[in-house]
Amino acid sequence: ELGDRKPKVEKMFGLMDEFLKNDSISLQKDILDHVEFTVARSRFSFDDFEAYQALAHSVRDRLIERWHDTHQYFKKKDPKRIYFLSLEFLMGRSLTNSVTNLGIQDQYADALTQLGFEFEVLAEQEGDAALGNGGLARFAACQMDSLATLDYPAWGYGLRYQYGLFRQIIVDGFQHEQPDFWLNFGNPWEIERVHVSYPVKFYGTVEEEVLNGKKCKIWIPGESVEAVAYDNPIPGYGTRNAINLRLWAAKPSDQYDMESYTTGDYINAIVNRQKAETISNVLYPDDRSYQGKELRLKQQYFFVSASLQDIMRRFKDLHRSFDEFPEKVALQINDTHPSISIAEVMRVLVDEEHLDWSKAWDIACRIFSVTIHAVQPEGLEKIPVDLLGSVLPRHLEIIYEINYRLMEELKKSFGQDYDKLSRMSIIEEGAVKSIRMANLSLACCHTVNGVSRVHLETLKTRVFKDFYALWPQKFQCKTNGVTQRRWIVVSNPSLCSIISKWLGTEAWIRNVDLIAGLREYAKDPDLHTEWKNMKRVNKMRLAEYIETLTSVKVSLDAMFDVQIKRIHEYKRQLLNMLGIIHRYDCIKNMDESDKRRVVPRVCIIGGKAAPGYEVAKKIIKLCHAVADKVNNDPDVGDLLKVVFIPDYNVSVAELVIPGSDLSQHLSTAGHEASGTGCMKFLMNGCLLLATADGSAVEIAEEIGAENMFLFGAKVDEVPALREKGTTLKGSLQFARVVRMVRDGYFGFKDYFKSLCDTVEDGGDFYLLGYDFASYLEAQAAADRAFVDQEKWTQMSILSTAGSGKFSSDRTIEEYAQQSWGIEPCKCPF
Ligand code: NBX
Repeated sequence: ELGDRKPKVEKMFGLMDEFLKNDSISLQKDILDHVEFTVARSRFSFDDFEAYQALAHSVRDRLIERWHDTHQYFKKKDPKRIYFLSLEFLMGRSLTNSVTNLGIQDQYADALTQLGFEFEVLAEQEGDAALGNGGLARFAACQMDSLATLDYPAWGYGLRYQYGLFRQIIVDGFQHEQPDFWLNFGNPWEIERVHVSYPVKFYGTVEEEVLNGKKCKIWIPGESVEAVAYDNPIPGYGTRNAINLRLWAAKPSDQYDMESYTTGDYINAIVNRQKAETISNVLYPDDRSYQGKELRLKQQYFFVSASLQDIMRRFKDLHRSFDEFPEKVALQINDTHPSISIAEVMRVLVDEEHLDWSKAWDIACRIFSVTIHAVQPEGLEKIPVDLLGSVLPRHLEIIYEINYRLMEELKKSFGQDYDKLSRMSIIEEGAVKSIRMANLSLACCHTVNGVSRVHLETLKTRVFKDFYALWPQKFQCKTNGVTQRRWIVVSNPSLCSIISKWLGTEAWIRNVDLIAGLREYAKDPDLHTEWKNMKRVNKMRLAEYIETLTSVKVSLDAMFDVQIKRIHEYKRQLLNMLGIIHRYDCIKNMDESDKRRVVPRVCIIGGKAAPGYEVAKKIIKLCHAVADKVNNDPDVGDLLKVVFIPDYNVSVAELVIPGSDLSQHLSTAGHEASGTGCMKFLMNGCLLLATADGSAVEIAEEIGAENMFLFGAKVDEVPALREKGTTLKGSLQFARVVRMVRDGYFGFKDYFKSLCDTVEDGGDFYLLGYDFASYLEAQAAADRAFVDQEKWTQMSILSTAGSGKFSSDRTIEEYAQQSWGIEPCKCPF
């Protein structure tokens, strides 16, 4: 608020240069100014970290400039905006990505060299912003990059957790979790907006009152917490547009608890105020199921309420009537986590804006769309009614009203089919009466997106079968994608240069379909030489990293075989381990002449287990136990090494992916909604060993199944195989490797017993035994292909060349056109 004071615009223009300058001298001066005045160090003495901070601030200035221009322009044009609500964003590091997208990397590198620093060294000083668990959250980050690059008028909204995803440390082969206090040394990429804040209310009661002769409900909340905005500019590539990711932090409200103060309980009053901050304290690290915790619900409502107040304020600045709301606003909810926003929009429109219910509902149904990232019905969120009624009493009433009307509508189509009605109901009866957030989303959203074709099919035929029968037009496939800016340009600059050189243009960085042009050169010996050199240099970098972290020396001639992702039974890291044990066992039983024919492998595994997920934690321990045995066995030498990379995160992925030859995606068919890791490997020319699940099916269509190693049961075979249950025997080879673990060949016999039980004794829900033989065949095919390096390199080039479809640019275009109805709004300056 400027009050009476108005800036003298003429004067301002006179004092400032039009834009910040990007020549090397200006950048050097800028960095030194930030050393002196922002970091407050002497320009004659500062270390790498301080240099990084100063550098980051200088980049931030340039981001802010574009971000201001972009928002000024959006305001002037007032296009329909997309608001992307997500409880998680895995942004990773920002420095290299920002200078790349701003197009001033060379200038900065040069400026730093002049000052005696190296850009890459300073970039390593940055920690990861890990405000998310896995695929869902990294996909949100890729989407932000594409939205900015494609000039869409978009905002991201989320929570500014004080603690991101836990740090994984390994002690004696076991995972331990440590807090990730990522803000310890400040965060140069965010802008704190102390003046952009909204009260968010909780608890209390609902009362009836009469307004203009009409009965209405009002919520008398019991607690108020302030949401303060932290803005994170997201620059597009090859455009001046920079959009905003606004994250909310919880602060104590300014409304003092007067009673406590007057009763003299000053200390307790202050302590209680401080408790407000716990709402945005920590990210929930479990990516499996919803636990019905009060804090989690408060986090969801906190960020949803603040975001909607912000969105509505922006709308009301320019518009008088909510009739226009759907023409100006599209709300995308990332999984069902933000779906309480549906009830909140209804509450605001009905209780505060005094719209009729049906009019409000019509508006809500026209603005919301949802993307589901889960496959299993168990993965869908349910909130106990008692909990919701206590934290958000008015929202519970609203959800009941939505459900009542839904049931009335359903009765018209399905009559008295009570089984169906109870399946479709938003309220789940049972021991714990709960709200099904997915059903709430389905009832309201105009579009329900699946993240791959296979996944959408599962949603239509299993998870939401009844809703699909009723509203088939709502169901859409938007196959995931990843941004080639981060996953090629930033993380694999040598590959980036090769692609640009052979295509004769850098245009593929914005229009990735052009990358298909590489197919033409897939057999060119010159390209092969460059390609192999690039891979070798990347492997060298990775080998150094592995040695520093684990003291294991690996041979660059070996095939680098990688599986990095969250640890889950359905992702079957255990299948990988059992395959490694089989390989080890074979090598142990070979004579020297046979050994000469073995393709040496470095098996690299990385990923975090949810802290309470015992089976996943045992799999991590098994990786270490096997690694201990194999890596120290003189009979094996360089033929097999096993490496667990601790604390897997976005920046580790940026290093590992470009340096790998083969990557594994082993989910039991029908369990991985999409998978996005495989797309990053594909772009980087790493061959894929995968089941026909999620996006791998579409990858095979793009590059040809002959250019990857597919194995295992198909999606539609899995249910019947499970039916067979105990009668289904794995191969002898499978029994043998499980027995080795059971018998304590790798130690920890008692500890691994229950892990072995999960795949034997009639269990084996994820069909490891059934798929084992076909897995080993696929592995053997990969070995054979690797021996023929020309063939391998050709397959690798064809992988990169066929990766165009898996850019998040394509995904975002589909969302923009099919779900959101938005147009680009490009800042002309
Ligand atoms: O979303 C993942 C899926 O498992 C992948 O198949 C898919 O590619 C990716 C992007 O669509 N899901 C995921 O990452 N889920 C979570 O992280 C998650 C987090 C919190 C939670 C439930 C799931 N309560």
